[in-house]
Amino acid sequence: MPELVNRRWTLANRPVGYPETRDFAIVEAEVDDPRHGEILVRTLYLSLDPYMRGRLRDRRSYAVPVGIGDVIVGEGVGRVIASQSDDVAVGDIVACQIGWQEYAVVPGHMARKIDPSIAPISTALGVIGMPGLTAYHGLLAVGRPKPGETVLVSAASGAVGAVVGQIAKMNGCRVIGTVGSDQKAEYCTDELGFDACVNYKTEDVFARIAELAPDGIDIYFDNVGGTVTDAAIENLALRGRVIICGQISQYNLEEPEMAPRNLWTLITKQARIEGFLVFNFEQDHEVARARLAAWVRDGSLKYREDIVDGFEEAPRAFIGLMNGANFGKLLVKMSD
Ligand code: NAP
Ligand code: FER
Repeated sequence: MPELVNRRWTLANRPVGYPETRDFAIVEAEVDDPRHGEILVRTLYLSLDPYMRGRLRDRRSYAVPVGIGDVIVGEGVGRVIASQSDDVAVGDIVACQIGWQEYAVVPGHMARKIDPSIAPISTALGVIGMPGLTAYHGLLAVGRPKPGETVLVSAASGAVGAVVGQIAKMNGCRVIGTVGSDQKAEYCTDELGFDACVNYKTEDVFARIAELAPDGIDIYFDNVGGTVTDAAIENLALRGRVIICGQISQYNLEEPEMAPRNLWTLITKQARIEGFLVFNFEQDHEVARARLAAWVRDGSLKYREDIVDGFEEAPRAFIGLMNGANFGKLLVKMSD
């Protein structure tokens, strides 16, 4: 499709500390024709996720870092506009690793078909996508909640946190959230049915957790790290579990904080601390997606999306994700 022009956000500089808009650059390129087994996708929604900050670092992890001049990585939902794949047809809606660009050529087998009759297609990137699966597996398989237990979740109004809290409620738990604004706290209690929510920016988070959970926290689902996590560990119940899902408070620091120093509590409370990656649960994704979708359809799982209009806004929106400017799953809407 050489007549089509592709706009792509590339990495101009490796961010130092919090990313800035000058770390990203738009470049234009011709759109390639798909070859055997490949499809050409027009991006409709781009997902912005905290893990992308790690990919901008020059550090090998489960994936190679984005190089200077490379397209920024990211999952998206798009429409197939040309296909050389037997599995995917023109007109299909798919979710795939699309990158921050308007068009992408991807192998057909790497694209997951989305049924638009199940839920809005954007949910394939949020509540029924990677963040929803993270909440589902992290809470149920790692945390193993029991009725009557108290669950604390940080970044509670976000893509992962909101699903964690609601699934914990479905399992008969008492749920406390921590968030960065009163509006987010009200959303968690009034709309999502959390029992309480603490604004860690304006309240004494140690004192409030102790007050709200006098018998301790049975499960702390950690999305943030830092002070909130210190406070959660300090308030663990006997045989408490700390699930390390994310540490967003650390992602933009050049010198990560060396806390927690209060691991003494793990001895006295005979508690566990365990990290996990959503990708390790791939064998259970299909069942999990079906359950998440059913809950969304019957109204028992609510979700909120923060949809930013326009491809040009992607870096600004991503920077906002790192300081709590988003309210709900952050997406960029690229075209209709
Ligand atoms: P999100 O919660 O929708 O958005 C990020 C939120 O983090 C912000 O809105 C902000 O909310 C909070 N935040 C930002 N900086 C913070 C700081 N310094 N201290 C405390 N909170 C801060 O993002 P998400 O997609 O659901 O991801 C949540 C976490 O899960 C991230 O840490 C992510 O890396 C992790 N994750 C892990 C896996 C895995 O496989 N382990 C998979 C997906 C996501 P407030 O306004 O409330 O502060
Ligand atoms: C995330 C944070 C970290 C995430 C993955 C990681 C999929 C993994 C990091 C690593 O392996 O270095 O939000 O989401």
